[in-house]
Amino acid sequence: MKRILALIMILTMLVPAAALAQDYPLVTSPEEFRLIIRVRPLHGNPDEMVLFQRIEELTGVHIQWDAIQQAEYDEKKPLILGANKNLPDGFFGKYSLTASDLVTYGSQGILIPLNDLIEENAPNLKALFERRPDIKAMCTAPDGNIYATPYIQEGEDGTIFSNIMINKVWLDRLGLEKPTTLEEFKAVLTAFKEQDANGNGDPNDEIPMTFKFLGSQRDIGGFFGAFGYADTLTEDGSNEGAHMVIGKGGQLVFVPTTEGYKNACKYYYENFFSQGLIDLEGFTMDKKTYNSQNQGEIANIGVFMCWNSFDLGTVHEDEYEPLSPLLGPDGTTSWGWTSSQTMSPTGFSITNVCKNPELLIKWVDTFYDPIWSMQCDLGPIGINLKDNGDGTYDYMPVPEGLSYDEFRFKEAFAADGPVALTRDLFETTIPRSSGHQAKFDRNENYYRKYATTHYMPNMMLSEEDNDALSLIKTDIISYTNQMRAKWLAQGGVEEEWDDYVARLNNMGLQEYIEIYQRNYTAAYGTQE
Ligand SMILES: [Ca+2]
Repeated sequence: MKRILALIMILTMLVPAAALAQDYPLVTSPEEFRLIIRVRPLHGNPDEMVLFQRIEELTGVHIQWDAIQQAEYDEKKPLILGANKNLPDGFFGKYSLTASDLVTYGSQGILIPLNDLIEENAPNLKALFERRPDIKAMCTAPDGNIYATPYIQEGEDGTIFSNIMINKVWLDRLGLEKPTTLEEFKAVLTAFKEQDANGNGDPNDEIPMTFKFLGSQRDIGGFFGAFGYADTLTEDGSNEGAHMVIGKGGQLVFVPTTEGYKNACKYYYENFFSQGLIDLEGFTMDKKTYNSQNQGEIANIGVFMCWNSFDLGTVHEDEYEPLSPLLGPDGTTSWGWTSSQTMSPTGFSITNVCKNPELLIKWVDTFYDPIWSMQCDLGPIGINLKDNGDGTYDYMPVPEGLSYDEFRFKEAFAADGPVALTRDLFETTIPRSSGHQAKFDRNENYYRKYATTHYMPNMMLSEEDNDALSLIKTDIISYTNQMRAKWLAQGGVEEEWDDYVARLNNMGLQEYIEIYQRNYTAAYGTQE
C-alpha cells in the first residue's frame, strides 16, 4: 500500500512539472553569465566539475565562475556588494548570501525580485512553491519579494541535529543497561569513571562523557529539555533561533529565563559537572580537538554528542550505540528540532547588472528538476550515482583512497547548491547514502518522539528590525552563554538568578523577544 501511495505521489508530483519543463537547449547561440560561487576546501574547481559541464551541454549557457574560497568569503563579499562595483550576474549557492543580505541588498535594488521571473520562466520552482507553500513563505522577504531561490535538503533528516552515542562495550563489560533516566545516566557515568570501563587495568583513563559547549550538534543544549524546553546548541543561535523556541499557540519563549532552565543548570552542576562525570574541557576545546578524541588503541570516551556516529573517527565507532534523551526528575523530556538546517532561503540570487534575467532564471531552474537537484547534491549519474533504469538510483562505490565526502564534493557542488531535495523524493526516487540513512534511522528510532522543542526558524527580518537587534542581540546572547557556562561548570545559579534576569531585561530582552514574536506571528500565526 505504501508503495502504491508513493507511486501515485511521484506521478502527481512529476507529471505537471514534466509537462511544463524547459525547452533545452535554452539558447540557439552561446550565452554567458558571470557568477560568484563560494567553495569549500573539499569542492573541486567549478570550471572542471562534471556537473556544471553537463548543465552547460544541456542548456547551452556558459558560466564564468568567479570562485571564492570559504575562508576568504566573508571578507570579500561586502567589498563586492557594498561598493556595488564589479557585480556578478548572480550569486550561486546556499552560503553565497545570508538571509539578511537578501533584505539589505534587495531593498537597495542590487538584487532583483524573482517573483515574476519564477512565475513565467521557472516551471520547476513554480511547481515546488505550489507543492510546498511553506518553502515559498520561507523565501518571501518582509516586503513581499523573493530575492533568492531556496536550498532544500531533507534527506538526511537534519531537523534533529544532535544525537547521543554511548559505549555499549563498556555497558556490557560492567553489566549495565542503557540508561533511560538522568538518575540512571548518572549511575552509568559514575561506573564508567570508577570501574575501569575500557578494561585496560587503569581505572583513571576513562572520560565518562565529552561534549563541546555551544558546538552545535556536539553541545548539550538538548539536555535542558529534561527540565522543560531544550536550549540552543550554537554560540550565536544561528540556525536554532538564538535561545528562542516556539511555545503554545505560537508564543515564543526565551529559554534561558525559564524556571526549567534554572533547575537544569543547578541539576547538571550538582549531579554531573561537579562530580567529574562530564569533561570540563568541553567548555574550551575547539572542534578539531573534539573530533580527534578517542583515536587511541583503546577507547577512552563513554558518551559523546554528535551528528554522525563517526564524528570521533571510525577507530572505535562500532563500540557505540545511540541513546535516547534521558527522562528528567518528573519523568518527561524534550529534545530540540529545527527546520532551518534543511531549508534555507538562500540558494541563488540575480543582480541588477544581469542583462538577461529571464535566461538566467531558466538556467538555475534546471537545478530544481529533481534529478538535477540530486546530481548537484550527491554527484553526477555515472560517477557518484547509478541509474537503475526504473526511476530509482543507487550510490556508486567510493574509490579506494577517497572518503565519501571527497568523492561527492569533487564533481558536484555538494551540500551547498540551489537544489530542492524534498523528503518525498527520498521516499520514492533518491537513495540515502549509508551515513544519511544511519542518521535518519537514529532520529526516527531514538529521538523523534521526544522532539517536542521546536527551535524558532530563521526568518527574514526587515532592515529596521535587523538594525534594532544588532544593538542588543550580541550582548544578550554572549551574557546568556557566559552565565550558562559558569553555572554548569561552577554552580551558583540560584544565588545569581534574579540579578541575571534583571540584567537581561536591562539589555533589552523584552524588545528582543517582541521583534521575533512580531515576525513569527506575521509568518506563521499561532503555529507551534
Ligand atoms: Ca581504564
